[in-house]
Amino acid sequence: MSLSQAVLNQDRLALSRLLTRVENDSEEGRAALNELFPHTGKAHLIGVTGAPGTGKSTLVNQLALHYRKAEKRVAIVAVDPSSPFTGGAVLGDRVRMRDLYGDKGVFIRSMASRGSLGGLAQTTAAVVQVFDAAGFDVILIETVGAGQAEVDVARLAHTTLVVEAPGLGDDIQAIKAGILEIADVLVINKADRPGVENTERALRGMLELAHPTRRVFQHHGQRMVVDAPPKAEEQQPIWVPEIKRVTAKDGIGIAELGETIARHVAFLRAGGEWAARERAQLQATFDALVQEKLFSQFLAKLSPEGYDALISKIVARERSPWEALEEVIQ
Ligand SMILES: Nc1nc2c(ncn2[C@@H]2O[C@H](COP(=O)(O)OP(=O)(O)OP(=O)(O)O)[C@@H](O)[C@H]2O)c(=O)[nH]1
Ligand SMILES: [Mg+2]
Repeated sequence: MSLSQAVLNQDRLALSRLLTRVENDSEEGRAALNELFPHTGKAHLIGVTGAPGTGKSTLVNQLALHYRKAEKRVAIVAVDPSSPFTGGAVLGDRVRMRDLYGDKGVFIRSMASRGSLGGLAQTTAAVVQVFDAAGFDVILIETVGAGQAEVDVARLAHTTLVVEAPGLGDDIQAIKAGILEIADVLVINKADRPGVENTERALRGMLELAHPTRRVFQHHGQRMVVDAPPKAEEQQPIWVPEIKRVTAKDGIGIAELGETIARHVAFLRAGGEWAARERAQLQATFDALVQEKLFSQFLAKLSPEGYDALISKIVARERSPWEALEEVIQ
């Protein structure tokens, strides 16, 4: 039996092996992705991002438990974890977490950071496709929200949770990185800590400053396909990010957060944005592949010396980058 067939049959060892091949972008991995692709497009992808230590992993574990209660199969992808996902300290409530780890309906994968930034998002997209094909209903993707790479990864998700916690400084780091733009739900974790009110006030202030009408077109990616701007009467309702307080370590507020996420899914489906987002995401994947392929073909033709010589001409101001392009194309 092929590896992808075994994955479709929910063989965990095969799944684990295939994920490694996909992460390494091996020939076998790509072939398996081709076979699996027709089986994708069913899972709900939830991105969980935020500054280090805000409690993302704890929250992800709680959400996994939440969805397991509804008998959904849950995959967890921890992208470039700053602390190992299976480490004891990460798991606030060890007893309950042990339930999660012995559970056949849960699969946890930690991914190390890949070379290029675009590569990280692409690799994550491929890993997520494997889980999707393998029949996981919910895929939780944890990233440390710091820069563009995390924003790109978050764009894969249907629903993005941005996690904040009181006492991390009132400047709210994640928002500096433009992460507010991609938040569907702002989660204030560690609501048991002092300073929650301040954090919530700061977040509300930021939200009011943002222009919610822009989200219809810009949400989750500048490449969102919009044929024509909708007429006023056809305009879609806008999702205004909700702010939710939770205490992930004690599982407080998780059910309510689950309801908010369900409302977001209903919103995406009703307004056609689920499909639009999927299209934008697959387009981004395809575009990235085309760019990668064409660029490597171009490099193969030019020889490393020829390429270096061209760059040197640009540096010496003998050619502008645009002239160099014309020269190379001809
Ligand atoms: N007081 C309090 N502490 C919490 C809560 N949730 C998580 N923590 C603690 O916060 C610390 C960080 O939690 P993690 O879940 O590892 O946070 P993280 O955002 O995944 O961290 P990185 O992946 O390293 O960025 C741990 O010591 C948790 O026990 C909470 O609701 N209240
Ligand atoms: Mg973590």
